[in-house]
Amino acid sequence: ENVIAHPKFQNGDYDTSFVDTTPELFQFPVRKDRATKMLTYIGDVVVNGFPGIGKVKKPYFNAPRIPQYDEGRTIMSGTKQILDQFGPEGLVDWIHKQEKVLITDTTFRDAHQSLLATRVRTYDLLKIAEPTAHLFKDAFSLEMWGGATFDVSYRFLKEDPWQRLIQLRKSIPNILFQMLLRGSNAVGYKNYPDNVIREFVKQAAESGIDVFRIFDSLNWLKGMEVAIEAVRETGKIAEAAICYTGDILDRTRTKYSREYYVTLAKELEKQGAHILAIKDMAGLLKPKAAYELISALKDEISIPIHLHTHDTSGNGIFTYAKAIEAGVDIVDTALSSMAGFTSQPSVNSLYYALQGMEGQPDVSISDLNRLANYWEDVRQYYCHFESGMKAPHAEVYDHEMPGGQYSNLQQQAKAVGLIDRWDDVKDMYRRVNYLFGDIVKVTPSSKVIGDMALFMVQNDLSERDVLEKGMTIDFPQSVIEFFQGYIGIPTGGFPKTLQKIVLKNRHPLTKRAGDIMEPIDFDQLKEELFVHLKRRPTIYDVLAYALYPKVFEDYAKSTHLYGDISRLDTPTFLFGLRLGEEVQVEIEQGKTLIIRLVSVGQVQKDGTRIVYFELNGQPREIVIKDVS
Ligand code: 3PY
Ligand code: ZN
Repeated sequence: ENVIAHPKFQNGDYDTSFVDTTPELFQFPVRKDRATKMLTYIGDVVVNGFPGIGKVKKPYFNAPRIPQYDEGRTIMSGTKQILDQFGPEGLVDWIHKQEKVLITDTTFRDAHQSLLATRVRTYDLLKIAEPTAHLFKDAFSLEMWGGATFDVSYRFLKEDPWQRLIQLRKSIPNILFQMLLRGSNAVGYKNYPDNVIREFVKQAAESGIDVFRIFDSLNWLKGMEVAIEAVRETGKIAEAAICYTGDILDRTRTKYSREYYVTLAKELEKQGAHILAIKDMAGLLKPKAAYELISALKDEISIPIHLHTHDTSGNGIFTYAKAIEAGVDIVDTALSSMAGFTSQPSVNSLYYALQGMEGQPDVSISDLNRLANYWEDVRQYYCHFESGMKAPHAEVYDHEMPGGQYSNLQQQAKAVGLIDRWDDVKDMYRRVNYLFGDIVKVTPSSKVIGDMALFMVQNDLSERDVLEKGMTIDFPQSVIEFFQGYIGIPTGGFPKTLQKIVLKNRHPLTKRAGDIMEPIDFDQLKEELFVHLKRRPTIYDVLAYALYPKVFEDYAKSTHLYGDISRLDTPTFLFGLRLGEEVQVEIEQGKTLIIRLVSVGQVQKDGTRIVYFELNGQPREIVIKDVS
């Protein structure tokens, strides 16, 4: 309601008492409401802390070094224009013609997923987007979406990942955008009906994704078919992945042999993949194995090969050097300050490692160093989400935990009070893998192993306990669904005895989950969502709700309470304000709120505190429940 629409006003039936009898109409609701919501958010963080950080003193940070570039220079055309002009086949031809190795930068996605529990906000990405378009214009692609970023955006960052994509696309028109898509699990942890996968791909393509890296967490081809087909229909690049686990050099471990991977790759090429990805999610591909595998693949398939690894063991650059020697076309790296350990190898280091060699990538090292400076500064904000890993971690070859899972599982262990037993959790992770028959471990199958490992450590269970007393044990839901076949079938099938123990009287699926699930009725979902959102939902909202109903509901609640907090700077978002500190928040172009924290009141009888602010120079009080 507003003044002009009020019947009294429209009838001309008003005098000055109109203001007094209907004061709610004169509060300029939009503006004031937004400010109140923003103050409520800040007050909440001041009183209760940020989840995962808690109540800590706000650290002092240096302003991030945003690199300068010639702003007048128009952004040169890059790989994005090649795809737009010549289509997937044209782009593939272009890749084949390159003599130097091409670079995919993962700083915007996997690097922070793997180092900082996926917590990097759109705010910090947008600030460096245009400089990246200019200074990293020779990149093949930027992996900047998908994987865990989707869920974490809504769940923890309280922001809309679709807006991230749309806004970044505007700022970076020249480089291909790449996402990680978990096949029939989309960007979730379970199978979805096929129509959800198709619609998700369509919307992602229309909003800016060019390269879809599609994998199945058990290397189950059936789990990738729908996604590959859907991507091909959009005219974008279907990059199908083989997930690498085990060790092809270990001739005693025969399940995941060189032949196994070559067979999979040939199948994916047949299914229509434009590019083959080797997704070495844990960083297990040793240098010699990389050379052998890529040489074998080069003999057997004709599509380009894109290698992804994690540098957990510290051997990543050596692996890439051998892969490049064998003729790999594209490798995944991160900017140095966001590289190494559980993240990707550093592009800055790779550049020098290949000096004087044929494959050395065609990038401007000084520009990349300047981009890395920005990330060095911004990374400080997220220090509470660091895993604490301080040195290369060669035991990854034993536990085989994906880089993207390491810091997340650690957070989970912390949340259930098991952080003191983190070593036990890692060892249990290894043991659960063998208990489950030695499976490919990547989201969501890795989450199943992680959940089971936490469960066993928490309950002091051994493999023997599980096998002998399992009929009386209630296993985690993800483990039950895994053995039911909801995320697919592992190579060689399920271990039968354990499957019976876990499932008890439940029956495993006989078909692919997506095949038997009812298609989602998007219109009905839209109606349902209308109730939560109190506004017309977009297709983006509907898709997010279809993927994560509970997470999306909570997100909708938080936007009611806090409004759009994506424009808040990250230190304030994570740590609130210090007493007397002032920040400016540009809530929209040309509209800035000046917020100062004046004081925080004592806890009152009802458990609340009054937080005193100054908003654009005027005193404001906000009541916050103290739950800290
Ligand atoms: C994800 O699925 O999020 C991954 O990064 C898997 O490696
Ligand atoms: Zn990865």
